[in-house]
Amino acid sequence: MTTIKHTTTLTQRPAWQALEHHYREHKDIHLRKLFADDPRRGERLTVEAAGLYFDYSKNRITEETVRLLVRLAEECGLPERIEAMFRGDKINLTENRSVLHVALRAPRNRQILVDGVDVVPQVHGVLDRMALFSDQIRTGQWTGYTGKRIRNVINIGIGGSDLGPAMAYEALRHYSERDLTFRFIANVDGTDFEEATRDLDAEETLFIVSSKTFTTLETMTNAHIARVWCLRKLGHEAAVARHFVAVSTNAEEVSKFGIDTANMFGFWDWVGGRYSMDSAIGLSTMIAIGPENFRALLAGFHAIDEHFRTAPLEKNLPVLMGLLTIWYNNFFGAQTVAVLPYDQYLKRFPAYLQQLTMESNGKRVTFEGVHVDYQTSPIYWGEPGTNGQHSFYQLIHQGTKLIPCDFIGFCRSLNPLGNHHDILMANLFAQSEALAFGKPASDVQAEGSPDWLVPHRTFGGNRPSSTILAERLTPETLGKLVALYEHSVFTQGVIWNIDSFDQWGVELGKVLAKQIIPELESASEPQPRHDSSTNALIRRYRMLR
Ligand code: G6Q
Repeated sequence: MTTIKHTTTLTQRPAWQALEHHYREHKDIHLRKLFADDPRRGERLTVEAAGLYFDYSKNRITEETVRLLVRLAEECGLPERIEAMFRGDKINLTENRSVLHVALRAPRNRQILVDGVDVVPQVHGVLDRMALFSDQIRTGQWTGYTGKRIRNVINIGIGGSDLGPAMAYEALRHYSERDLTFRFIANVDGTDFEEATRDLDAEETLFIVSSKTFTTLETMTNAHIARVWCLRKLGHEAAVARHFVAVSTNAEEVSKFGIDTANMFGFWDWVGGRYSMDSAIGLSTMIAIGPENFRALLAGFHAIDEHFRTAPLEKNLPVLMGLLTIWYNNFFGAQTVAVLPYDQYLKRFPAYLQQLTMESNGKRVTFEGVHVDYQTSPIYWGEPGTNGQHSFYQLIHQGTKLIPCDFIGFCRSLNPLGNHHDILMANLFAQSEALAFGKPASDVQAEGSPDWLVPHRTFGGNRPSSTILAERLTPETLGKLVALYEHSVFTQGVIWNIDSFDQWGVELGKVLAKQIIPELESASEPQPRHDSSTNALIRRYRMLR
């Protein structure tokens, strides 16, 4: 059991105070100067880990900044906290749980104990069953109730039971079985269900009901309607066993729903929803890309886990990413981070990261329940390049806000087409260059721009970014990328002394919705008992529904 001793508040730590002083001294230094003073900066301020190249030279830092940030991480006990996580300590204190997504990708010969029990054999047991099932679907050996081959796989889940699988399917579509159709239903909005199923034949459709608790309102509502949809065509209850499988930790509820627990793939309470895409929650991913590719994905995760656990902090890629976020968030007052993947397959990656980062670190009290006197998670957002360039990049280049950017690119395209890829990557490199160095007024004047237009056409530069460059988007690379952000989030949470693994903030709305549902459905028009705004909205809705 880890006890977290934070007798000193973060802002009183010597390293924090040194960073504040350092910030005041250095905040106005321009990247132009930093690069001019050190011609090798762009090669020196880089780290390579498990084949990922991380260039952080275009950040508003010096070596002293990194030294102080690393000192802060040490003062906050980051190395010990990393060890505690990997050891299976119950570091999710408010839920009294271990946090062991790293066990999901541990090789068979590893041992990781939770309450004295080695969980690695259990993990591999489930992976083996998933592989068997995936192969049966992919080869057509598993048929629907009427004997037809399964051609459509629909994952029903929400939050952590949706975003990971949906992102991974898009990201790895290149590797997917193209004869199968994959869809994802999350929202408790009939539209999501209707549009996902309208052109599908129930005889050829498999539903994966993914829910850790198997009680989530949205998921269960969708799962029940899926059953109705399926039985309307197939007629017999017995069809459920051929068309529904479950991914859950709750065998009792799964069985109550009518899914044979032989067709249930389990995981454990030490896997947080937003950290679960590499557990059985990834069943749709495995069916799409095949067991071998899924294992490569896990190997990618594991490679970064090992790096995170063993590399010195100053050369530790996720640690550096996390610390840079602290630097801008807590010292420069930056409120957001833009994640800009230059790869169409990663179009859902920013949405996935939004949950990972903001549900993890969107907290306002420390482990001890004390209100923080510093900022916690920034807002993460982004879109794939180059699309974003033609919309919001204007603000990043010339707006009044400081927005640190993560650029992500690959040296080889999965779809080489003419010179598309060179154009794409030229844009990535050009954006980070333009952000860092800008275009001074003197250059604009020298081009003969009329004086009145000069301020409009001037780029101040000094806008920070990091670039992650990998060879190719493979299952393994995707695993590495996700693990990178998982551990960066962990690093930030340790510095802020918050529980990155609970999510109490999502509870209140759920409770209130349950109270309101009968008020909307009631025929007798009871007087809603809320505030005047909520009452008026409910009355109007009832009138017009
Ligand atoms: C993630 C959260 C949350 C969760 C969903 C779905 O970390 O806990 O997004 O994944 O609420 O929960 P179930 O899997 O239990 O349906």
